[in-house]
Amino acid sequence: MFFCNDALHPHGNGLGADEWWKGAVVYQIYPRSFKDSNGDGFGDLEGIRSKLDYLQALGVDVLWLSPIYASPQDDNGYDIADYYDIDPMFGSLADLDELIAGLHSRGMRLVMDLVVNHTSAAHAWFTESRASKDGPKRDWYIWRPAREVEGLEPGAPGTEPANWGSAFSGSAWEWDEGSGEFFLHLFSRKQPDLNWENPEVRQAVYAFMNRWVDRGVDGFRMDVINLISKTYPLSDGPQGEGDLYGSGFAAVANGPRVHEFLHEMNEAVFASRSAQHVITVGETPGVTRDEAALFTDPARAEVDMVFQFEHVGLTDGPGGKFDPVPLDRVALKRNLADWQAALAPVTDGSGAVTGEEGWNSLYWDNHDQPRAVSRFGDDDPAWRERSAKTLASVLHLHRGTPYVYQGEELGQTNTVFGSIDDFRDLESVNHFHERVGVGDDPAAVLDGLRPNSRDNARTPVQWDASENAGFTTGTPWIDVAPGAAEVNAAAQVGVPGSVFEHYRALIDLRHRDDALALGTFRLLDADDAASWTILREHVAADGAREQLLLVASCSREDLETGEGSALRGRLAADGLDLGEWDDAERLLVASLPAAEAAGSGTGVPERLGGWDSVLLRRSL
Ligand code: TEU
Repeated sequence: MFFCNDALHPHGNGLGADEWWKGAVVYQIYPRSFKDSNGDGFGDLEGIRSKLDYLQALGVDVLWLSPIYASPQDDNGYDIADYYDIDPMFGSLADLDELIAGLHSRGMRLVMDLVVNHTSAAHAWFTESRASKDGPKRDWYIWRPAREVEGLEPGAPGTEPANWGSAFSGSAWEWDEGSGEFFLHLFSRKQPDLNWENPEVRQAVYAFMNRWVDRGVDGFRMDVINLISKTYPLSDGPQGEGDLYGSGFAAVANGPRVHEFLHEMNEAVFASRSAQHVITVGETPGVTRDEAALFTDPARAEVDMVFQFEHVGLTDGPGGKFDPVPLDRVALKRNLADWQAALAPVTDGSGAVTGEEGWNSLYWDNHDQPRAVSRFGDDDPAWRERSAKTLASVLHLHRGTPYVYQGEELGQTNTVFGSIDDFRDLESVNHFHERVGVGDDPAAVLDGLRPNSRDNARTPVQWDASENAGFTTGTPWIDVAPGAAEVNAAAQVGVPGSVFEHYRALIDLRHRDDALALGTFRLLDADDAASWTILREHVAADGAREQLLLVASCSREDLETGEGSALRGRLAADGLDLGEWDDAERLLVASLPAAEAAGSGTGVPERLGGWDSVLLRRSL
């Protein structure tokens, strides 16, 4: 066994104690939608604790919790009012301690969300900052006087310091009547941006990060961390014809000091704990591959990996995410492969990995994205399970750390929105009112929201077929998605052939198989939209060579793979002879229970049914 699931005490797995995270799978929990223990309709820490056996059965090594800190919940906790405390809706510090103990005793770890580009407007720092122009905390946030515009009162629309729109509609600047200046908020007006140029701000952040690590937290997922360094002066950005606001992106993303700040954070919080290795992932919207290579180069000591956004942006239309276009699967395959190439390991002449210059994170979905099976697979009941399993195989066959978002392991789908009243997310609700306010057809605005609203991911986890899917005994804060009677954990855990069991098998394989965890990556036949073929290879210290091959059908059509098939021809043109795999061991087949794959024969079947896939292994 190459990796053991006991990530806290790795024994004999070939990875150093400070590299454990390279063999790990992370599971993301959106606490308000995971499991409610007290019937108030919101998930909580005790609910999470009650499901640790489930998570251990799945085999994941790390839990990442979306924010559970004290918060007015304007953006569901991404607006933090006290970095040192837990919001009562989720429980208490004692509950967190119990959760950490429960995880550690199972060999699992905890990653907390770190939201420090902005605080809540209700944070004491901001209260003090806005109280007066010359108070000691004024400079902790980004304040600017009104722009002088003839005929307009300071503070009136049109006098904002720059033309930027916020991520959640409206201007990115909010007028503060009391102190007579605007403050910057890239997200909601209740999420003022911190001024990272001020060293006191940075030290205050490092101080509470250290407190959490001292408490037993094993890592951080850093919210929009590439926005912390702005490019000054803050001036107008490009504004497209018909756009209500300009874009501040160039001025706020990947600013000149972002690498310096992250390295400083690393020194202040992580460096002294290198033996335990605190795991870090930076959420970095708009990050380029070159920037990602800098963020994740271990020699630079910034973060372990970043979340990039290119593949989830492929369905954005000219008007953005709420103006979606159909998925171009070739672009998706190529994009993920380009990221693999950008963060590829260093290899020697034999193909053995000799060093790392970066690391990928792998995800199909999260709390901000639609459900994987609905967006990248086929959520029609006839294809849902098979495409969810094949998507899982495809993602986990890439090199990097896979993230499983709650419910993804069950094949949960997008939900159905009747009217605007069915949405909860401020992004969706604000967008609707802004567009309808400027005269757009409400039905068309709703159509744009449906596929990509963040609420798709935020419906409760479906535990069983009972009322409210076993999520709560009360009234859930957001409706359970239709289909929960069929798609739920009780119907899948331990049930051969289920989506859950497929995920379990994939995660287990990563823990045991060198090629899956660490092998080099190659995409074959890149330009075929109906299939996905991936080759992984690992050369061990003694020269032993192991290869994994995934061949997946990515449509409802059968995929012919036999002698003379078009696929065989294209793979041969790419240098891969499928015939050489005739004796290869079958590890996983999406249309079969995991335990039956090995007994189903060797090599690629002559034909794969729609959305079916086969994973093979051979030694050379
Ligand atoms: O998201 C930042 C981000 O860039 C998005 O994915 C965001 O949801 C999208 O731009 C909206 O279209 C992070 C969090 O993941 C998100 O939940 C928060 O709302 C946001 O930061 C602000 O903290």
